[in-house]
Amino acid sequence: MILEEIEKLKKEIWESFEKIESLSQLEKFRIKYLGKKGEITSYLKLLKDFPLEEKKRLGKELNELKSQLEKKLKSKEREILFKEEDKDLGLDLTLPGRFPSVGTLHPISQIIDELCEIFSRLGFEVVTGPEIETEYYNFTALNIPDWHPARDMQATFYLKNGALLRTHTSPMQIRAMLERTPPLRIVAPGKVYRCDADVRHSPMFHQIEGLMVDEDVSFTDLKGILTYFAKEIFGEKTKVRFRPSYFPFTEPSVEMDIECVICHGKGCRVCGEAGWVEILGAGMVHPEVFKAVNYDTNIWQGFAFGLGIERIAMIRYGVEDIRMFFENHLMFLQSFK
Ligand code: FA5
Repeated sequence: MILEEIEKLKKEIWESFEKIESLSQLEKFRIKYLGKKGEITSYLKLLKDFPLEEKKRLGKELNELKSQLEKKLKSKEREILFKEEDKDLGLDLTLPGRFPSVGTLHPISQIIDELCEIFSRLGFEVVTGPEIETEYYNFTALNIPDWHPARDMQATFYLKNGALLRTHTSPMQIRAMLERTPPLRIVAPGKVYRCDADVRHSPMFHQIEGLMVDEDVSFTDLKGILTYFAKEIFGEKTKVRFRPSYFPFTEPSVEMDIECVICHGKGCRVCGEAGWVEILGAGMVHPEVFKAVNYDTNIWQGFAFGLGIERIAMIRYGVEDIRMFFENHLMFLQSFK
């Protein structure tokens, strides 16, 4: 009989517990069931006249209910207090927080990292050097004497003391060879400067220089390595072509074009309707350059290349105007996340 009553009481308690929404309702509930004259308390008092066994069993049941209820009431009270605080502050504390927007590497830096990673895999060491150069490293040691017309093609910015902003990363060939003994393989990424400005030419741009010197390096190695790099960067199906060219510091010299990945050779704005985009100059190291660093040309051979990083980024991402990379428009930069 009493057991049934307790069961009924439990049901009633949990049903009305669910309906509690305010602190005053909570207080009323506590008094009704747990207060001095509350229902659970009264039942507990009644038990003293019961036989021992029953007293134990029912006492346990009621005490468990009591402590369970006390715990639940505490957390309910906290919940109500939080909600009321939110209302007071006019805030919704359940809204997700505001996160600071996280930046990303500039697309040019991303390409540089990728290139360094590809060439590192092929055993090339990554080196860097100064952007302010002497004429000697930038031109003379590269077989471009001061009367040579190739100096005009790379018109640059001179400082008052006669130093200049390097026009290409090729001076790093000289610096690397002087600092090391052959055999060697280096790549040197960095900024270069020229008096040059249109949609595909920027006065400041980035190149990466490559140089491999060994006893048995041939033009085949040059073609193999550069074709491998192009396929790694632009995909396995990428077509490349080598055109004869001229650089005073390589002989023979070539320029490498890749088929435009936007129009696949048909011609579009990114490739200037040519279907192909020139991305680098290269060739076998000229004996005069080896002479400038005291390398014995009877033993050592080598190839070098210099590629334009913005060109790679333009084809890779279909960017038509090189200036986009340097105008710092957040919308543009965020698309490279
Ligand atoms: C050179 O600068 C040579 N030093 C490359 C070289 C290195 C040849 C080693 C042989 C051996 P060139 O001037 O062609 O070559 O420039 C190389 C690449 O830089 C070009 O193919 C092009 O992709 C890029 N480039 C040149 N001028 C600009 C410019 N103003 N803006 C953006 N990219 C440019």
